[in-house]
Amino acid sequence: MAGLLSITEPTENINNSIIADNIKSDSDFFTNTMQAPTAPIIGSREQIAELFDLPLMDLLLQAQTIHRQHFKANEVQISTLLSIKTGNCPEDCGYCSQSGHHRDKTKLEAEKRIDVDKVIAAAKRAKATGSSRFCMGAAWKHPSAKDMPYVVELIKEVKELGLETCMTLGMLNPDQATQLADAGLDYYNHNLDTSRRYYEQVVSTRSYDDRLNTLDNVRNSGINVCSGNIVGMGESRDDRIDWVHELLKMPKAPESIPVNLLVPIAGTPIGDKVLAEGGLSVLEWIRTIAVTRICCPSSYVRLSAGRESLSDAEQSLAFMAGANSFFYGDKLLTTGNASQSGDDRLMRELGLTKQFAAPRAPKLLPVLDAVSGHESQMVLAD
Ligand code: SAM
Ligand code: DTB
Ligand code: SF4
Repeated sequence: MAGLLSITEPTENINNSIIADNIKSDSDFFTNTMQAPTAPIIGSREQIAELFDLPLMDLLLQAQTIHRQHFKANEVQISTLLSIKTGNCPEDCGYCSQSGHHRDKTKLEAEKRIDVDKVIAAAKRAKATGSSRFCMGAAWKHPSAKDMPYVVELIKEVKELGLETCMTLGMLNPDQATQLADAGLDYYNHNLDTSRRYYEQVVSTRSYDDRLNTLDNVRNSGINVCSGNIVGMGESRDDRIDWVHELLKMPKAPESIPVNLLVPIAGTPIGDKVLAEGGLSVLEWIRTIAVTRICCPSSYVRLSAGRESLSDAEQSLAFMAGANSFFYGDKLLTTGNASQSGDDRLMRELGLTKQFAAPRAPKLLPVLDAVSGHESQMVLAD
């Protein structure tokens, strides 16, 4: 049973077979420091569905309690996003401003790859404002061979600044994932977006299995996996349950899970439908965050798209639900974000503090050239 403070019996889980007695007593609610990690408590689809059905306050209390067992309370990780190649994407994602398939209606102006020095200048600004991670996104189906040296250079130069790096470039084959890992990339973002069933309504130019293959390639390369969803695209609660279940079926849950609230873009098929018919209740997005937190207790749960339209109170509930990461800065990729001054004020009012960066160092192995006798270093994946 998934009810509040009711989980005492070990149960079977897909990611982790041993399930602990993870909520010890009521006094744990008030603990303000990180506890020893405990195993996830949820594994089956039925358990996920039961969580979604809980009274909201019970769900929030359970999510915040579990959050405090795995993370330092009141601490948030902050990232800044930059679009390094905008628009004219060959994919037809029904929500996306950047798809070339919708460009006649969205009128989004496409841009070529941004020069390395401009990206580095943006990363320096992000660091100066207190971001610990710099995320670079490109509107590609996948990076081409000639794009690889460019993205490798970006990773190395951004890491030199002491920032964590994240990229989202579309599909990756195993060799490309290894190249990014060797350069020291910390996170790769690649969202499943929704359930396998609803995915067919969202995009036709690639399959759910294409997405899962790239996620496997990223996982095997040693890069941290960032994979999330979009809620409010017209999907049902069953689809949101199935999306959470997909995360639990992975060999290891993603380290970072963005829970995007659809930004309805006029001119996209899904955006137009939502603008005409009305969007999902924000409380259902908050529920999705809380269930994600409970099911993936050691993952960062990220507030992503959709914050610009939310009140302070709605965002506070999202933090209560266990979100502990968000995007800073006035722009996401092509759409607006909550203002930085507003975020700073909200953090002060809520007593939230920023987490420091901890970039993943590429593993270096000293190698001796047998002929010349020169020593050099070889980069190893994790
Ligand atoms: N092209 C790459 C890909 O699709 O993986 C990376 C960029 S893509 C814009 C990154 C993610 O942003 C998408 O997977 C989707 O989850 C999210 N996203 C895009 N447009 C959005 C919108 N209008 N509202 C909410 N999330 C959106
Ligand atoms: C993610 O899940 N959300 C971010 C990040 N990964 C790349 C992107 C949000 C994009 C919102 C729409 C836009 O700005 O174009
Ligand atoms: Fe392209 Fe990514 Fe937008 Fe889909 S979500 S159209 S892949 S940029």
